[in-house]
Order: sequence, then structure tokens, then C-alpha cells
Amino acid sequence: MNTIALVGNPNSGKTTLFNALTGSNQHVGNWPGVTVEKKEGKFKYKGNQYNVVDLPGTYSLGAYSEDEVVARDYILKGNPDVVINVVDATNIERNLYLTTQLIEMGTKVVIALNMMDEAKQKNIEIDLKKLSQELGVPVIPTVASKNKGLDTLIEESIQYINENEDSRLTFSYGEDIDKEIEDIRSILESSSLEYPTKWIAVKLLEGDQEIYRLIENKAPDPIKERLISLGEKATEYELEIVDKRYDFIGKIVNKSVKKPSGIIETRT
Ligand code: GDP
Ligand code: K
Ligand code: MG
Repeated sequence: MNTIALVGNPNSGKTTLFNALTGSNQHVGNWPGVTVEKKEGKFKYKGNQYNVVDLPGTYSLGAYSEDEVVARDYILKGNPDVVINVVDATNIERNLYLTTQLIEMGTKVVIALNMMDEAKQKNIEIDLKKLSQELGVPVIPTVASKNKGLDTLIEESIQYINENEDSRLTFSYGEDIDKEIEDIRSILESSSLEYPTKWIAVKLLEGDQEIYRLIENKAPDPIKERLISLGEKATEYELEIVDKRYDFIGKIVNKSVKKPSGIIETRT
């Protein structure tokens, strides 16, 4: 049975979508080893059954909280066939931070651009085609609370499962960091790791302790030497990686979203 994972910022409408899809056909438990709630359900579409997992709401996929670790471990190790990234259309810029990380993981992502009713009410104009082009993933407008757009969302997501095409997004952190990523990646290539090597390389340069611990016993010594040899540059790279993601998002939003002046995204 194919599995669809729902990922998104808190309050983007994930659970509303999950409930709309699965109805009463759901099970709530706990993720192993942590107190984070695990919601799973099933639905039928055109004669086939699909499994849906509602992952904890997160703003990022670092190792900052149990929620983030549960979400990212599931995406990387649970091998969902497709990830539906629920994005709040009234807060696109903030929500896309998570999106860029999902796409970078090399997983198949479909964006449910939710809260389109509120976006309309706020006169936020979104060029869906442009947004989809820039991100390299399908973008489907939805109003989960009113069951709007869900058929198309499911249709597109299921179709995407069966396509071979990987994410088209190519992301540059600038020459120096890209080179460092490539070097680390090529060293990692020889070790058997359950995560994509390029993603690990980025995480290591971001100073992600969880990933460092995870690969500590498996990664070859040159990686450790390489990271240590970065010295002060390590901090510089960490900041630069986050900056570059925001730059990238800013450019996309500039091209595809028009907001009436005076509207500022809520930050939490
Ligand atoms: P989650 O934190 O991502 O699971 O978000 P929820 O599903 O709990 O939704 C947060 C709130 O937004 C709830 O009050 C929902 O009823 C509401 N909501 C969900 N989808 C929509 C939508 O498309 N439009 C509007 N206006 N409200 C929505
Ligand atoms: K709301
Ligand atoms: Mg929820």
C-alpha cells in the first residue's frame, strides 16, 4: 500500500486535511521512544487503498525538537511514497523554509497551498504556475476546512508517486559551500548510510549534532578531519546556509506572490 505523509508548519491545516481524507478510519498512537503523537489513517481512491500519516507540525527539519526529528526521520527512513507539504497561503514565505528542506531531501513533494479562502480575503495574489515552476514541484490550491481542492490534490499526489522524475530544484549555497558539500558527499558515498549523502553533507555543515552522532560510527575518518579543519569557517558556513535558503525563498516569493501593501506575515 502506498503511503502519503502530511508535513507542514503548525496551524497550516494538516490535521484538517488528514481528517477530511481519512474520516473515522484513523488510528492515534505514539512514535516509538518519544511522547510525540502519531496519527495514521487510510482512505480509498479509485479502488486503491492509501495510508496517510499526519506528521508533527514543524517550521524546520533540524534537530531542534522531538517534533522535527520525528518528522525528518519519518521522511527519510519511513520512505513515504509522496509527501504532501501543507502550506498556509497567507504565510507563504515563512512556510517555504520547511518546503526547501523537504525538496532538498530528495523526496517527492506536492504542495497543498491551503487557506486559499483566507488568502483571497486578504487580497493576496498567488501565481500558482510560477510558484510551481520555481520550486519544481506541483502546487495545488486547497481549502481543507471546506473540502476544496482535495480531489485534485490526491489525484496529483498519486500520479506523482508513479512518476520517476525527481525534484528539479537545484539549489546553490555559493561556490565555496557547494564545493565543500560535494567533497563531503563524495567521501560519504563509500559508507552505507540510510540518508541521502548530499543532505547529510548539508546537515553536517549546518552543525547538526544529531546527524553528526548518527554518522559518527559509520562515516570515514576523512569526514571528521574535514569538518574539524573547517575551524572558524564552520560557523560562517552555518549562517550562510540559512541565509541562502531565505534568499532563495525571497526570490521565489517576489516572483509569484503579490500582497497588498501593509500586509505583513505573522512571525512566531
Ligand atoms: P495543523 O496544526 O496543521 O494540524 O492545523 P489544523 O488542521 O488544526 O488547522 C488549524 C485551523 O485552521 C483550524 O481551526 C482549522 O479549522 C483551520 N483551517 C484548516 N484549513 C483551513 C482552510 O483552508 N481555510 C480556513 N479558513 N481555515 C482552515
Ligand atoms: K486560521
Ligand atoms: Mg495538527
